[in-house]
Amino acid sequence: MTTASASDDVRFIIMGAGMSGILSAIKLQEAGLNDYVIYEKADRLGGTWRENEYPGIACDVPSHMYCYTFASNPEWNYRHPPGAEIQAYFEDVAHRYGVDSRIQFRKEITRCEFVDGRWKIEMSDGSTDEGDFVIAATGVLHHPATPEIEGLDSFAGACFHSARWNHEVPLEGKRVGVIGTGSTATQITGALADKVAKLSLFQRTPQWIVPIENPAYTEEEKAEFRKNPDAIKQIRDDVTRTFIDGFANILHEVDSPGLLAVQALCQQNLDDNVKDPVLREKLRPDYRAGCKRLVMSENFYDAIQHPNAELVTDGIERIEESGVRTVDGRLHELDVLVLATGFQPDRFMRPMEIVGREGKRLADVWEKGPFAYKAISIPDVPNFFMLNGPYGPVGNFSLIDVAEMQFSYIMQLIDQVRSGSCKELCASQSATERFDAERIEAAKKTIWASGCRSWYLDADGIPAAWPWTFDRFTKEMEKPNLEDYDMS
Ligand code: N01
Repeated sequence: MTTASASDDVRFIIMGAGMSGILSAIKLQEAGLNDYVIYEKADRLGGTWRENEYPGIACDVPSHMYCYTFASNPEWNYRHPPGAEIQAYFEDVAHRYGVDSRIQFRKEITRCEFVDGRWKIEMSDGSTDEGDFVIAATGVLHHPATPEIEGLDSFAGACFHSARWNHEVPLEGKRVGVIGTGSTATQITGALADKVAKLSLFQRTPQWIVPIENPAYTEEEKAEFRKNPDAIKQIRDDVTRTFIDGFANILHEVDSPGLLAVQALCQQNLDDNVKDPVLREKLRPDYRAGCKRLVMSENFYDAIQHPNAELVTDGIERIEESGVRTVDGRLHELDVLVLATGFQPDRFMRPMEIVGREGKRLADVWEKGPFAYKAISIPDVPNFFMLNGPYGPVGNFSLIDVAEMQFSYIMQLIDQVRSGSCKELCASQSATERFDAERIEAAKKTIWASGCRSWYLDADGIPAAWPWTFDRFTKEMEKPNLEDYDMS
């Protein structure tokens, strides 16, 4: 990647110690760029996997694919890793690569301003710092979305968002309500239906479910992985190919044979596994599979048919002291209410105040919604690069692979400064506008725009995800087109 350079005395500020912040630190170190700091507002690393600790949390991307390409892990216990194992993996990698000691915890960046060619950083505790480059690794699904439902505050029991799980609250023998039917709610349902007195799942919109299996790796298999890293690589290569062909390359074209096959698979999963015809029809979406982010589950249909579980499809009228009142007048009495209602995916670094060249405030630039050239760079915000920025999600693919490719692209931009070709660079306004116009046209043709509500859609209803194939993403991340950058 990086070779000899004219200037290595550059300082990097990394925002966030989640998956992509840790990745950035490791890659900078690898390039001999050791003057960096990671600021993390929480008191632990891990990002999403630190924040989401709800029962049943796991990753639907298989374990041997859901890790850095340079740090495979023979110790995964399951084909799909539980959240706690992923958290332990990131802690272990950060420690092994010596980047954990470079994280400053409980440091919330509130303001970044580009002044005289450098980024000046302010934190909520009053401390300050300066750097030449900022890497924004603040995550996508990070700001919980609280539903606007009348009476939410009046509920007398415990109520919390799925990403703020309250472990003090006992669940055994309790009546638990879950609002939402996304990936999170389906995993919670799978984990809790047989453990609580009653589980009421409040469904506004049904989901297509891709069936998966999640067997444990045996001790023999793990011993083989330890001995023979090629065995892990083989699994990773196979799974990656399946993901690319089976998901990532098919979502941009509504009637692709791959998408029709996914539709058939989901329909069959529903028809084969839900016995009661009334329940089955309540669970049947009226939109195309893949329109919302696909839910993958090994146990959701079993769980929702458990005698303790009830699927509530009447809309929520309001929340009262003792539970949820639905529009049919029924009161669903509850002890605990979980809001599995998703996230505000358009927040990114906000509410930080980011001020680029000549006092340009990101809050104004992004007034109508976030954008970034190729998800990475924003005009007039030089030497500031985003990982998993706007349109970052690429077709249900592992965000780790996406971030690795993005970082390697970013390093090539940084190299322009290190080699003395320029002092500062960011995407040009014209290239960003051109990219965005093409992106919007392509996004309108994707399955995400085929008629459903989802977190992929921006305020104008345009899917804010990479609208082309995964292969195109890989190609575009190989090498920046420097003509699209303002370099000065
Ligand atoms: O959130 P969501 P999530 N009244 O936005 C409902 C990743 N992830 O946390 O469909 C009633 O998908 C809303 O209803 P509707 C993955 O990328 C991955 O589940 O809008 N209901 C919906 O059902 C995923 O896509 C894993 O009608 C309300 C739900 O809440 C993303 O995170 C695991 C409501 C929100 O679903 C987000 O998933 C978990 C209201 N007022 C998450 N407001 C892996 O396995 C919202 N809803 C990798």
